[in-house]
Amino acid sequence: MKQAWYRESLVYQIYPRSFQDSNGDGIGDLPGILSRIPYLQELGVDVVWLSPVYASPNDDNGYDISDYRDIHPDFGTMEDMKRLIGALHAAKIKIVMDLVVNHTSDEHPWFQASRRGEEPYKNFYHWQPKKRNWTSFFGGEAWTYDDVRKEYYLHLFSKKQPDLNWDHPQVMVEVQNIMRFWLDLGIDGFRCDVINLIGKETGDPNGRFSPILCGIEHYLNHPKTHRYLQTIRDEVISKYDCFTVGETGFVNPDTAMQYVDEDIRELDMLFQFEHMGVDNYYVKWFMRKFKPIRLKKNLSEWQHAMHQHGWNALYLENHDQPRSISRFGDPKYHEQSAKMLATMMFFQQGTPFVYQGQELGMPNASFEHLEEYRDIETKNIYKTGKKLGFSHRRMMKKIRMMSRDNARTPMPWDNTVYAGFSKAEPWISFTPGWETRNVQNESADKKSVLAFYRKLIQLRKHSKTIHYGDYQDIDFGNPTFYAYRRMLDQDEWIIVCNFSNKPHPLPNYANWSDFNLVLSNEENQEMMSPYGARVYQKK
Ligand code: ISL
Ligand code: CA
Repeated sequence: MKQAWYRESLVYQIYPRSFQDSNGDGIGDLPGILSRIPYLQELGVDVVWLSPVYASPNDDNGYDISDYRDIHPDFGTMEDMKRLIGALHAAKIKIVMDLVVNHTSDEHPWFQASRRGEEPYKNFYHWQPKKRNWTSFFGGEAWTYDDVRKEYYLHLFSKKQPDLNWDHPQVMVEVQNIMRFWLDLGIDGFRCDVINLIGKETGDPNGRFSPILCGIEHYLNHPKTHRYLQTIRDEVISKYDCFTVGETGFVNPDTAMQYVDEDIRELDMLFQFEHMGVDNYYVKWFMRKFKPIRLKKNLSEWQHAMHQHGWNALYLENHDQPRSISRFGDPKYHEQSAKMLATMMFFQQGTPFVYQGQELGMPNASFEHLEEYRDIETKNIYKTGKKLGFSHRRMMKKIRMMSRDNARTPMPWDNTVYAGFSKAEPWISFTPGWETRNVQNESADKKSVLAFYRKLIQLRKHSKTIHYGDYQDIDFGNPTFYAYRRMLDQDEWIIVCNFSNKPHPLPNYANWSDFNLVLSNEENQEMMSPYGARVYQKK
């Protein structure tokens, strides 16, 4: 496997609205991020990924962009952005921005011109005189009538996020120019939002009937998408020292390979979603009991599939997902299971992405009342659920488990009022428990989840075996243990994770006297403790 800086990096995702407020309006901002660079350095972060900070009416928290070359006043100014890029680089931290080009905001001047039928924007979006039965990812219909144009337009997400028509050659030109604009400002790459949905066949009438994601066969991993991405790679990406990570729902290892194969490299790596589905059926609102074996089988499959040919983006959390400890861990063994999950992920092959607060072991916010939620998806799903006849109680139960707001709460820095996040009440409430689970406390505690993450990050940083070595499952059929080996030349590591709330004797996976225990989350090493995790390296 060819070596590359982004394959040896730890990426830290910042959700700017909730990281650090600098001017007392309760909303995180760019100067706030800048002030926290020392924290990122101490953690060992190599690359920061910023969720969108562009001009936006904020229908979907910035994933609805009205100007790709400007900063939303909530976050600061373009000058603040340049200062942040400079300060991060001075601290030897790279920065990746979100590229959201499947859709724009309906308030983007292109859409405004398009609905009035003005060239060259008339066909920048998908317009049809007749309605289609497609459904939106956020619940409800995906085609909405526009009073001005007197036609229907496509929006796979909210009504205020019309989908761009990539068949229009000028759309491709515009996107390339936006990318160059940011790369020339010095950024180091892009996280490409829902990038496997950009190519579409909207002339087709209706979708094959399905109450969820009806119409998906007209746009998921469309061959056109591959052509678009190849063009972008040739024209833009290949000319800069940068990397791309695609957000690609509904890919499996085969379809993923068509994007990331070493010989194709439309994208450098991608976020797959299969392991986010191990506690639900097809879409997250249809929940099922979490079984560790499903997670293990899936992660292992991706390890094998990408090895030598592609590259994994490793993650357990982001701004769209519930907190991993609340899904795959055990609240009774909170710290222990948070560290175990981190260990499981950190020694696999791929680039690890840590989402802000994950390193503190933050659980779901699980707000009690619907009014406390801010996310458009949550609000839409509630309405859709009620229409389908689900009770309020049932819907709130789902929302407390699965709402995206579970992970979008402010970063708790200390136990002063508003947690050192802001001087004013934040735009969304804190995750309960912040008075103790915060950066200040965890920094002072050698046994904290944060201290453990710092160790993991350092261990990984210095090991070529972890970056590039072979991966091998151990005791694959075992439903409670996830164990694997990483090997390069003479170097060998064994990772053992106990996914159960019971102690177990350490299995005979090796002649343990030949190995050093380099890291563990346990106090007592006689038995593997509940949610114990151990990392061994051959002497
Ligand atoms: O969040 C999801 C399920 O709860 C996903 O369906 C999510 O909408 C999908 O992964 C796409 O996510 C990305 O694009 C959306 C935006 O709302 C998300 O925040 C973003 O990560 C539309 O831009
Ligand atoms: Ca602010």
